[in-house]
Parts: sequence; C-alpha cells; structure tokens
Amino acid sequence: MRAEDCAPLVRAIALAEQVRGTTTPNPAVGCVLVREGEIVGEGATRPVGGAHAEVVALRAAGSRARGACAYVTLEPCAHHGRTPPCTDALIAAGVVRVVHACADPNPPAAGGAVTLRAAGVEVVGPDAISPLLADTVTAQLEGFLSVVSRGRPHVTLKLAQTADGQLTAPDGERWITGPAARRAVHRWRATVDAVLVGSGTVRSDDPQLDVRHVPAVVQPRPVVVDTRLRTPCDARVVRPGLLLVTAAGASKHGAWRERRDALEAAGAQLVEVACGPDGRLDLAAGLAALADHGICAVFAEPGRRLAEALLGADLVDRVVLHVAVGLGGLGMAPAVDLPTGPGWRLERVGGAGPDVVWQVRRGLDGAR
Ligand code: AOF
Ligand code: ZN
Repeated sequence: MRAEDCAPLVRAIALAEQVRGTTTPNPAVGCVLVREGEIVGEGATRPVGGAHAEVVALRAAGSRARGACAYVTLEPCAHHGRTPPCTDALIAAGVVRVVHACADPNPPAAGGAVTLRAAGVEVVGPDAISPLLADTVTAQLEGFLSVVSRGRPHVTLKLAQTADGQLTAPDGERWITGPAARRAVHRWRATVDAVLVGSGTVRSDDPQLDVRHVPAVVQPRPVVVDTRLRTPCDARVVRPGLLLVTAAGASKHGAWRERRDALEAAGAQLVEVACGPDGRLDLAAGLAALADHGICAVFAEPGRRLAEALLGADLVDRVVLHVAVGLGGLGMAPAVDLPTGPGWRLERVGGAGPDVVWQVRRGLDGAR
C-alpha cells in the first residue's frame, strides 16, 4: 500500500457507510476510481438486485476509468449473481490497479483478486493495506461476514442501566438515559436489519422499535423472541414485517392457534425454532433462522433475562452499554455479567449528554 492509497480508501469506506443498512443481504461496499491523482468516479452498492459499488463508480467515470486505480472496500466479485461480475466490468473499463480492504468469503462470489491478476491488473489486498483500515472495513461488513462465515447474524447487545445496575427506570420515569443516548440508539437502529427484543419487553414497554429522530432510508424489521406467543395483537410492533421467533409447534393448539392467526392477520410472520433440552428456545437456531430471512445485523435491546440468555449462549458480538451515572447512587455495577474473555476489546468509551457510553466488541474469529 502506498501513502497516496490511504485517502481514497477512507473515502470508499465513507461511501459504504452512507448506504449501510440499505443493501441487505448484500454487503454495503464503497468504490473510488482515481486516475493521475484525481477522483474520476465513485459509488456505493445499490439496494439488493441493483448495481455493485464498482459498477456505479465505473458508470460515473465513463472513459476516464481507463488507466485508473479502483479502491474498493470489498474484493470485487467474480461471479454472475443477481448482477454480472465486477471483475469483468473493471477489466473491460481498463482499470490497471485494484486496492481492496477485505477478501470476499462468499464462495460463489470469491476469487476476484485471482481473476484480476490473471488479466494483468495489479491487486493490493487486505494483507498489504493498513491493519487499521482493514479492521474498520471488517467492522463495517460485520453483518455480511457473520452470515457468510457463521450462518447467523452479527449481534449487538444494547443495555441502558443506572449506576447501581438497574435496567428499569426509577418510579414514575419512562427513561433511564437522556435524549443524546436515546438518539444514539436510533442511529444504531438505522444501520442494522433488525431490532430484537423479548415478548416481556413488548408487554411492559410497548416499544415501536423503529428509527425516529435520525434519518433512515430503510426501517429495520422488528423481531420479538416470543417462545409462548404472548405478544399482544395490539402491540405497536405488530405490523407487517414483524418476525416472531417462537417455539416450534407451540401455535398448533387451542388458544395459541387463535393468537397465531390474529398475529399473522396483522402482518406478523412466525419463525418457529426448536427448544433446547432445558425447555427454553434455542436462540442460536433462532438467529440462524433470521439469517434465512435476509437479516445480517441485529441490534438487540432486550430485558435482563434475554440479555443474559444471549450472553450465556455466546451469541453476542458487541455490547453497547449506556450508563446513567447520575441515577442509582455512586456505585458502578454492571447490570449483567459482561464478556471479558480474550478476543474482546474496547471499541469506544465516551459520553452521550450526561450518560456514559461503553462499547466493546470481539472479532468474528472464534465466535460462534
Ligand atoms: C462487489 N461489489 O458492491 C458488493 C458485492 O447477487 P449479486 O450479483 O448482487 O452478488 C451478491 C454478492 O456479491 C454478495 O453476496 C457478495 O459476495 C458480493 N457483494 N461485491 O463486487 C459490491 N455488494
Ligand atoms: Zn460485484
């Protein structure tokens, strides 16, 4: 990687960020074409079925792509999927060099670097670029990479707690954290495919689980883990697009069947999964089933029980902890046992208004 490669790659990352959450299950990719030090075209992945980032950038550049270097966040695809191979388009346009930050692990699409090199294009891959940039792109593509490598979505767990570890607001208060932290939650929701809670949260808080207060091109799908189908039909999440993860066969009998019919009539879709030996829903199977519905990145905002179950089953990849340090005395007790094992690292510590934000994540290696 040359010194002058850094700025266009950062720009490609920024372009990809602008479309994050709008391309699922396709990854959000950015591409910048540079010739003689000038940007001649750029673009990002269109919604699924539409053009890939490279093609958008090539169209913008026209004949100026000849002799250019392409900076792409993901290795260009080498397959006929819903769209033709980007490798063919880059070669035909006369691009002479391709710098990409992440290999495409999706077997049908993989192999772009080999194809490009065989056609005489110079390829600079993830091993040769700055680890910081490679790491940034891995985090940006975490939903796609998670589904391809593990068959389940990437899971971010959000918890809002008081200083003494309570997850519910003090008497008479609706919120634990302030407006800045709540806006941050909506920014998170805007980047994922699904917002997940348990049916207990639906019954106690009746959340909407949509993106408000910040712009959203595509709304995430609401997902409720509801083993015994106890989501009330008039809850605000019961709308077209809702996925209810429930115990297989539970709705065949009597009153459950009626509830199922009513929920489905309101637009909900049931995702039936088996229960484990402990009689509780197999959450790993539930997440895998969500991937089959095109969900790659999940933002979970559960109550204590579901949070502990997700952590206990090792199904959490990031924790976003909002702490209202002004509530609950002077202590600093985590509400749940947070992951501390190897592979976990600090992503961010900072503030949101009066609240503290503490964010940790782990890489995809080694995680189930
Ligand atoms: C790229 N550039 O912008 C994206 C890529 O069915 P298709 O044709 O849309 O191909 C989908 C696959 O292509 C997807 O699973 C991933 O491997 C890759 N995505 N590739 O060259 C892009 N979004
Ligand atoms: Zn492509």
